[in-house]
Amino acid sequence: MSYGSIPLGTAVPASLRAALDQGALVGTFQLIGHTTVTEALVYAGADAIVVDAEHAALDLTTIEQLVRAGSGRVIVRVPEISSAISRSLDTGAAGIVVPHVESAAQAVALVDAVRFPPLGSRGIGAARAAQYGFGMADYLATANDSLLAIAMVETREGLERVDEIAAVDGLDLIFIGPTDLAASLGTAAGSAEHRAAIGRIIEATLAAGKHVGIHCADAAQAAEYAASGVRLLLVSTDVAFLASTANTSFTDSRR
Ligand code: 3PY
Ligand code: MG
Repeated sequence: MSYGSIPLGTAVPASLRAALDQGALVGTFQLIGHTTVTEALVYAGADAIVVDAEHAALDLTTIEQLVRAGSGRVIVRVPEISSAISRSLDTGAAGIVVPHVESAAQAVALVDAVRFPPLGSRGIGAARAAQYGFGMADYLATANDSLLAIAMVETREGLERVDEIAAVDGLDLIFIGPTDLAASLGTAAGSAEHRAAIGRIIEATLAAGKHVGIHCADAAQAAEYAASGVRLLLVSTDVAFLASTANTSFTDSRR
């Protein structure tokens, strides 16, 4: 890396949901439970960081620290539709990702858990998101419009029902999980069947007037998906960035 005098990616976004309406957001998944990683990713220019509580050993106390460090850029991937949604949002997260959504009913339940009445049934609490009560009026007035409700489609069942999932009111974005999708289809990532399935999800989601996102292996793949209208481009993961850069450096140093 080079040292610079202009801090990149440090302006606090008013709302990631509003930013998505303006153009593509680039970021990554965070699995390492330390605020230094979140801050480094923000300074590196991440528009959005999805903290991965589906696959990483992250408890809610850690998630709150990462949200705090992420200055409005942190979305939480919860393991499933449960109280983890409201608890994560109460930390001040900018949105929720639910993996393995396979029906409209599940997408409806996701939206219901993310939105306050009358759009949903999220409970009201004087938590960090509402500045411990001091910012409650403002939070209640803006949360339903600013928080992102994201459903992952990453199985054969989800693919088959993508039209009904994408039609669910209040759902902002369908995020594609290419690895699980390949496994569920019983095909290799990058195969013609896999590519067609991804294309079908992108097309159906855009046709429903929703945004679409995808996990990308690298920048070249992200650029390719951006050209197809994909708006949330999560490239690699924090661990993979660390491991691959370290591995390349170690290997090159032994030459
Ligand atoms: C997948 O590819 O299955 C994902 O969940 C992306 O992280
Ligand atoms: Mg997955």
